[in-house]
Amino acid sequence: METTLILLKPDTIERSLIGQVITRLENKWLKISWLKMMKLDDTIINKHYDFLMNKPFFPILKSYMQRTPVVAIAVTWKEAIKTVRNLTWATNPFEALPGSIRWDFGLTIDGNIIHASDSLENAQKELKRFFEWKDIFEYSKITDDVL
Ligand code: IDP
Ligand code: MG
Repeated sequence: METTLILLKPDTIERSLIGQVITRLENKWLKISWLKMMKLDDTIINKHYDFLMNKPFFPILKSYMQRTPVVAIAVTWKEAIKTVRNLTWATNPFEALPGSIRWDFGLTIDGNIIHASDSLENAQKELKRFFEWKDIFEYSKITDDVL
């Protein structure tokens, strides 16, 4: 089992898409193990996107991520990281596959709906950044039996 971090970005909140995006996760049987709406301060944004700090679009990315609260979600499932990245697909929604979250809902490269951790190492770092491990919920779902 793996746990990965998802952020529903401000355009998802502004466009009333929270439910539709979460439905995509649930349709794939991903287990929501933690969920919280939160406003991202400068410290958390600078850390989360530190590898983009020197890019010309960083100020735009930062103000976009702070425009509304985000919904931070941890999901747990077999191969959760790959599964969520496949649901998410390419950074630029126009390069994403039809049927993916970014293709279906994204409007621009900076309004691309969702963040998803891209590796086990990054998932572990990012999860710690957003919540404490003791807060994670463990419970059974009927779909657990297919694992
Ligand atoms: P990812 O979200 O697909 O993993 P990253 O390369 O990790 O993509 O970039 C993080 C976020 O930074 C993207 O989701 C997008 O919001 C923003 N971003 C990345 N590249 C660009 C760009 O070229 N222009 C504007 N925003 C970008
Ligand atoms: Mg990334």
